[in-house]
Amino acid sequence: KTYTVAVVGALGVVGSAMIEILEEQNFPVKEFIPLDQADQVGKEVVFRGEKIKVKEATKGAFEGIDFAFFSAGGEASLELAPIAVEEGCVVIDNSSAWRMDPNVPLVIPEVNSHDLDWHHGIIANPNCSTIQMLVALKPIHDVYTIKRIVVSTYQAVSGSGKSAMEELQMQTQDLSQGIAPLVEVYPHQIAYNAIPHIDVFQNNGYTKEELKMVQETHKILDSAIKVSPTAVRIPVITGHAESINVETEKPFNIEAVKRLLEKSPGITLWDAPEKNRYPMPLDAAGKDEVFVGRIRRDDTLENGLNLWVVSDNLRKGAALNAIQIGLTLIHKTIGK
Ligand code: 2RA
Repeated sequence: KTYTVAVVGALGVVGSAMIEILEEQNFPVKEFIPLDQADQVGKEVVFRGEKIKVKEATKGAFEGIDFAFFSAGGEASLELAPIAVEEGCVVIDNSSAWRMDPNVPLVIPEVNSHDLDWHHGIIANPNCSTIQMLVALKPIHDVYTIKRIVVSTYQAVSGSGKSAMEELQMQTQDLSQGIAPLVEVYPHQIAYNAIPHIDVFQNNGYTKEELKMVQETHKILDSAIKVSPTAVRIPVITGHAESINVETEKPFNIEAVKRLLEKSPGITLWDAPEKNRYPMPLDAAGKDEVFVGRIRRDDTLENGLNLWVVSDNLRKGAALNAIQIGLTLIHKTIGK
C-alpha cells in the first residue's frame, strides 16, 4: 500500500529534514505534497528527484492526504491539525501545540509506541531534548526504575531555526574581523558564549524548554520520575548534547548498564575514555542514532549513574522521530 503524504512547513529546517528522511526511509509515498504558509506558495522542493511546487497549507488542502507531517510552528498546528484530521489525515505534529493534550499521544517509537494505539488523528512529536534523553534512559528505567534525573543540556542553534544558524555564523565572522556582531535571535551574543535561556522564563525561574523536559518525561515514560533540568544554548550548529545524572531504585553493575544500552533500540555507545572516545555534536550531526558515552557510577548516591547523550536535534530530535511514528503506524496497521 502507498500513501499520499504532506509536509506542512516544507521549506523550514525541520520540514526539509522530513523530506530528506521520507526518501532515506523509503516511506511508501504514492504522492508527495509540500505545504507551507501563503508567502511560500510557488517555491519548489525536490522529492525523489522531482521538483514540486509548494501549495498553501489551508482548509481544503488536506483532502485526499493520508499523512500530514507538521513542522510549521504552534499556531499553524493549533489551527490546521484538526482541519487536516477532519479532511482525512493522520497528523504527526512536531510543534509543542498538542503535546500535553490528554487526547493526543506523545510518542517516541523506541519508548512508548503502544500509545499510538489510542490516537484520535493527531500524534505529537516530543521536544528534541526530551527525545534523546528518553531513548537513552528508557532501558535503564525498565530494568532499574529511575527515581530522579538531573539533566543539563548543551543545545545547538539549529533548534531555533535558520535565522539562528545564520546569526551564529555571522557573529563568528564579524568577531574574526573585529566587527561588533549583530545580536537579534538570542538575548545575548551566542558566538563564543553559553546562554542558559531557551524559550520563555516562567514564574518559577525555569524556562519552557526545561519544563517541557519535565512534563514530557512524565507523559511519555513515568509521572513518578523527578526531573531537574537546565537548558543551555551553545555555539554549535547541529547536535544537542546532554549531561544526565540518574538515581535508580535498584542497584546496578556499571558494565551491565553499558551492555544494556549497547543492545537497546536507537542507541549507539561511544564509551572508551582511555581512547578519547565519547560522542560529540560533530559526530552526531547527520546521523540517526542517539549516541551515549561517559557512562560512570556516581558514588555520591546509593544507586547513581552519570551519562553523556548526543543526538542530531533535527533528525532523531524532530524529523526522523516523526517519520518513524508514521512508519510504526503503517507497520502496526499492516500488522493488524
Ligand atoms: C530548541 N528544543 O532547541 C528547541 C526547539 N527545537 O530550540
